[in-house]
Parts: sequence; structure tokens; C-alpha cells
Amino acid sequence: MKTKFRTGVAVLGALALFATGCGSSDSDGGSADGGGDTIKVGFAQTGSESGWRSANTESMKEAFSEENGFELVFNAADNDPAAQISAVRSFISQGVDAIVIAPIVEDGWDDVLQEAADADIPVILEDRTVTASEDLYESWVGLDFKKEGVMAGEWAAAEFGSEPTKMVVLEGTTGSAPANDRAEGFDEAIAGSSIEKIDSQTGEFTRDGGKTVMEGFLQKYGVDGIDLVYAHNDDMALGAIEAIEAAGGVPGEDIKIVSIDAVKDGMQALVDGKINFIVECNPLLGDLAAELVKDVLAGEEVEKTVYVEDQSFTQEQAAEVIDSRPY
Ligand code: GZL
Repeated sequence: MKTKFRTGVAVLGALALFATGCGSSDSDGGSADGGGDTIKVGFAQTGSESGWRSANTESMKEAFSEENGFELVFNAADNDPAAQISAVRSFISQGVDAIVIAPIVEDGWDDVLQEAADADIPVILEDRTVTASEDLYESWVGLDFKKEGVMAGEWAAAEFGSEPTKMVVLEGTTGSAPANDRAEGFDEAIAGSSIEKIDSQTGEFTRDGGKTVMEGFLQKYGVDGIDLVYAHNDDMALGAIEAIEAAGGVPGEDIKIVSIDAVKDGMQALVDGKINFIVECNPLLGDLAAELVKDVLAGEEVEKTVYVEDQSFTQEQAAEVIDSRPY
């Protein structure tokens, strides 16, 4: 059955998401589609590259649980785009009822999404999105990565004002939507400011990657040659902190750091003064994804794009909320 859907954007407050982010999405404990049949879902996760990813995987497994009426076939592709596409092909050959994907990179999805469509298996994207035609998936639930970049850039521009500032960037996975969009948003926000990007390299969203890349930047420019680090996620920022301290610098003071995610370890570093500002990227998308799967299979209209709102934190704000956050 071809599902009609409204194109458009539904924006959900993080508060609402928090309210549903910890419980099951099905109040009567019956099947997820309300019809009593178990829904077999193939979920192609990126891997386990960061604290954010762990929280997202936990949220998805909680939502797509047996008691919620799902049989979950889970695959983590270890950040390997080819392996992730193979996993989706495996879901198709298994004849799952629906496929959920957190696509590692934006490109290369047209063929396998067409194969899913030919097999009449609906696809829902969660977290990251793709450049393939939006006719090839029913809906995408995630975050506005460009807005996250703008929020981080606006903080940096306000923080450094007109003083000449030398910035290095720890980029996310090359070709991924968050890396592309967070860079675009940040660059737009600092346009016309005194912030100069002197170097930029991918740390693959991992702590080790961020540390290694920052070690290279420090060897090249020295602690005194860098004023600001823009990290596309907290894990790379935490790696950069290790590198800066090993080089005799004081992170958060000698070199300021702005990051994105707001996972527990990142927020703790913010409270400790080692990171200066964090923009949240809410990983608790499981219940929203499960709701979309149920609605699509029930033939109901779904929003083409479902954005979850983000917030941001200064060091003071982080201290106030860190103990009450679910991730
Ligand atoms: C963003 C998500 C990114 C996180 C990283 O929604 O795709 O991938 O920012 C994670 O921490 O690895």
C-alpha cells in the first residue's frame, strides 16, 4: 500500500522527547501496530563510534523491543558505508516489514533504497539523512545539523568578537550529513568575524580520532598558535582535551573549545571548564522512529521530516542540569 504522507516538518520539543525517551511507546503493551502482529524491523546503525551513538542505539533498542511488538534485527556497520548497504540488502532478503537506517554517509543510497521500494519494504531514516530522492524513504527523524553549526558559530563569533582568532576544526565523518551541515552552519555564522580557520581535518567522530588530529595540529602550530577548537562532536573534543593537556596547555583557557552533542562526558568537561560551550544533539530518537514505523505500516499519513529541537549550554547552565539529564 502506497502511504500518503504530508511533506513538511514537524518540530518536537526536546522536553516532549525526554518525556517519551525513557519509556516504551506503546501504552497497552500490545503490538506496536495495535493489530497484534509482531513487526519485524531491520535497523542499520552506523556503528559505535561515540557516546552519542551508544545513547542512540540504546534508545532505538528500547523502543523497538519485543514488549512493544517488534522483532528487531540489528546491525552496526562499524562506520563502513559498504557494510551498511550490505546490511540493508540482507534485511530486504529476510523480508522484514520495515527498515530503519542511520546512514553513515549521505551519498550512495539510491540503488539499495530502490531495491527496498521494489520489495515494498518501507524505509525510515533516523539521525542522519541522505541525498537520494525523498521518494525512496517514508520519513526522516533527526536533528537540524546546520542549525547546530550556526548555534556553535554564533557563540564563537560573540566570544571572540573582533580579536584575531586562529581556529582549528575537528570534522565528523567525511561525507556524513552532520559533518557537512555543521561545517556549513558554523562557517555562515562566523562570516565577517575575526575568526580564521587555519586547519580542518576529520577525526571520524571518535575520541581517539580527535586526539590524534589535535596532536598533529599542536605539533604544527603549538599551543600558542591555536585559540579555538571547533569539534563536530564531544568525543573528538574530549580527545583534543587530552592532546592539549599532554602538550602542556590548559583546555578551556589557553585554547577554547566549542562542541556539539552534550553527552554526559562532554557536559562534565564543560562543567570542569575544559570545554567552553556545547550545542545539544538529542540522541533519544527511538520512540519517534518506532511511532513512524507503526504509522507507515498502518497506512497513516506521516511527516516527511521530523526535526527534534536542540538547546545549548554554557558552563554555568551545564552545572545546573548535568545530574538530571538522561544521557
Ligand atoms: C548526530 C550524529 C553524530 C553525533 C556523533 O546526529 O549522527 O554521529 O554528533 C555521532 O557523536 O557519532
